[in-house]
Amino acid sequence: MKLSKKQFKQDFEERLTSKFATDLTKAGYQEIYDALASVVKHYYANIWVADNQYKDETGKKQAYYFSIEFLPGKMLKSNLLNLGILNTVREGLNDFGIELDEVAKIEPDMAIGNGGLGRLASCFMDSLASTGLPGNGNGIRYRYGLFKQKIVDGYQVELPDSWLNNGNPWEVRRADKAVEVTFGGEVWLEDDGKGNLIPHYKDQERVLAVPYDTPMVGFENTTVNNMCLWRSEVPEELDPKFQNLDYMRQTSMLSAELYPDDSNYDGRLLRLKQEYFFVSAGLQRILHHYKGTQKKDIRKIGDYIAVHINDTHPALCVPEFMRLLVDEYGVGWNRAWDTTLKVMSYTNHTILSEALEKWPEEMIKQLLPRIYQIIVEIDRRRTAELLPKVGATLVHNTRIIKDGQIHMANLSIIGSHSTNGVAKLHSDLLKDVELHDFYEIYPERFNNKTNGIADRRWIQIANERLSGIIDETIGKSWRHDLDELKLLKNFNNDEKTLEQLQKAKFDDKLRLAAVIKEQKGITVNPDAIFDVQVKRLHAYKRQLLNALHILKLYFDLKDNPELDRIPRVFIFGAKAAPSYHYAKSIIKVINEIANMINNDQTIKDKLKVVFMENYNVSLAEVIIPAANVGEQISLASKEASGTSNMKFMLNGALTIGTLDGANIEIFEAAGDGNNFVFGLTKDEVYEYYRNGNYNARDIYEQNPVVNRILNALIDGTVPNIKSEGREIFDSLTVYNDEYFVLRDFNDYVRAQAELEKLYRDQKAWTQASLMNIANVGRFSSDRTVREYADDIWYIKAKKE
Ligand code: Z16
Repeated sequence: MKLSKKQFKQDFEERLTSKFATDLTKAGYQEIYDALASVVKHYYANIWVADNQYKDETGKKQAYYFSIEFLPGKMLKSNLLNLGILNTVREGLNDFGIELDEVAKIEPDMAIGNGGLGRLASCFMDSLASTGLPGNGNGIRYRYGLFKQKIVDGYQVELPDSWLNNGNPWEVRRADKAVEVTFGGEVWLEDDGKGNLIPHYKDQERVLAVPYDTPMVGFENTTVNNMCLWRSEVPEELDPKFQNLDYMRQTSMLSAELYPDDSNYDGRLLRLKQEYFFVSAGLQRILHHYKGTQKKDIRKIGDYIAVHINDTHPALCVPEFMRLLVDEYGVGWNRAWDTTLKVMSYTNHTILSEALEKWPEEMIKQLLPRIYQIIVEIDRRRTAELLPKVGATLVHNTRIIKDGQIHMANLSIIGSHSTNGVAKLHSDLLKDVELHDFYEIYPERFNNKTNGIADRRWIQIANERLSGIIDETIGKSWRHDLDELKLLKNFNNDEKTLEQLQKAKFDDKLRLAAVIKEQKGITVNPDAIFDVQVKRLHAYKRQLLNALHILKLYFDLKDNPELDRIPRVFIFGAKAAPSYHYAKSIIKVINEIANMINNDQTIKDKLKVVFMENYNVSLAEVIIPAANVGEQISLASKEASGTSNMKFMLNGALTIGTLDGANIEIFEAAGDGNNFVFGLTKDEVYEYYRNGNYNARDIYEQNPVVNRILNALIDGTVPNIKSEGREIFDSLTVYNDEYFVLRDFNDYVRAQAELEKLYRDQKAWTQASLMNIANVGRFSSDRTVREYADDIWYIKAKKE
């Protein structure tokens, strides 16, 4: 949009006064932030209204991304950037003596997601709008987002994230669009005399679902999509039976809290309620919209909407859509089923068995009696149809209802036309191994969509310094098309460019060093290699491997204080699920290793270990630009994709990583010698599984380096740990090291040494860094959402 500085300053001052009856001399940051957000909202409101009108008038097909998590982070700068007014506003505020970045700090992170899956959903929201694609979000407006993490005596402590306390300027409550979602009670079918079976209900628990819309503003275009988040409330007119406090408590509890588990199935009734709640509310709103305002023939709805099931949490989309079509809109079963297949699509995000959702049949039957009937009917018809075609074994292996459980992945695959994985390796594993039986039956449904990241947030906002240098070097076209970064390759031997890249990295490291000093009181040397591992804490991600290597470096220095080593700062950021005991033990151990090393005067600044508290999107925006090295060291086959790996690449860090998830595609794109690869391959891992011949104890006993490091965990060398050290020691030496940490240790040490060697040659290092940046184009989520649009959703971008 066009906006002069003068106009902005006038709008801002007026708003500050009208909203808070104050002026610039007295206003605090909260007031300044609220006034600014309100002005910004005013700027996009017209674009939003116009785009909604355009969508309704053209009746173009739209996609709806159903996700139980979103992780947008802060919105202020993203909205300013996308509106094209970031600099105007910054300068305007400067005239008033206000620093935009200080104002931006006031905004709490919108953290209604756990990690990769939620952040991916938000990258998609930004990319859909920015590529002009009509794609919207549908989720839950949790009153409390992901817990805040504090480290106390080395342990993780969880505090509530009450992000809405000061209001949320971006959301719009739409009370008139509220719908009801019902649970429990009894259902029976009665013939209506015309051969139709009509469901009748008794004693149902009713919950009001109120939508809150948050606009997703496209980058310098006229698209504004919607992220709809549902809040549960008590309906106004209640049956006397339900007019009690317990009912009210339960109803409002529904949208109270985000479950803090990443890649882990918890199995609680409230979680199942949440899943049905946002699925039912979302589908009802979509159908109302198309039937009511759009006057579409409901039997043709498949031409107008696509619904995406993000992991299995929204899998109830399948039976709920059937219920709405058949029971509420009078569509015949077969027609409804064809429509459901056409509308639905599903993404699988993990092959970890502990993440697979399987709900007890009895639980679904009690909580969602009509949905249960529909699932049984889907399963019955499919079994009857397929038995003669593919035989009993395949049908049995792929049934929705098995062993008294409802298998949500099976439901999602069977009830949709597309199942995709999130990186090449992962999609291949789905076809060849994990979902092979499904692949045999429905080969045409399987496809890959390698993840991507919203490059606007992860470089234009997070790394203005680097962005500016790229502008100076190759112009600004990369800001609209990340593939244009390949122009940087022409400067791979240009001393000035390389020098500037180094300078930008150094400045970003200074910025992080200041944050580290503030948060942890630790002074770090900006000339050291900044080596970063930031992600959820999980055994398969192997933060432990990193920690063991740090101990190795420490012992090397203890043995030989004069050792010629490039100083290193190891930086961690990781939240553990509150109920994940082992992950919490690893946090404790890393913190005690950090204390030991950081307080050892003989080590000086050759080695520092920093565990940053409360890793979240905002912290990532400071940490990742400052990284020289990104750690992506999961056991091959376990990390479906990873997405921080792409953020590191974009910011010029070199990756040390395994051949897992999207790392493989990153190594390939960046070119040989520009990253550090180590570890078992997926085939080698599977070979161990087949033969069952891995013996971690042998490594402990035979490798003196490993022996000394592991002993340090139990013999008091690492102070202030007890049971945690023993627990980890046992997981490796007694329980045979489920994730092959010891098996990959030596090769990891080798790769780390190569890394250090390359770093000594600053020119060669910076060239490798440049090659990573230059080849990052295909990891833009703009590319990813276009692939979803073309191959899965069949939606078209708006022409500007
Ligand atoms: C999650 O964050 C992921 C998978 C999953 O089943 C559940 C959650 Cl909450 C992650 C994957 O672990 C990660 O590899 C991937 O990059 C990310 O989803 C986005 O696809």
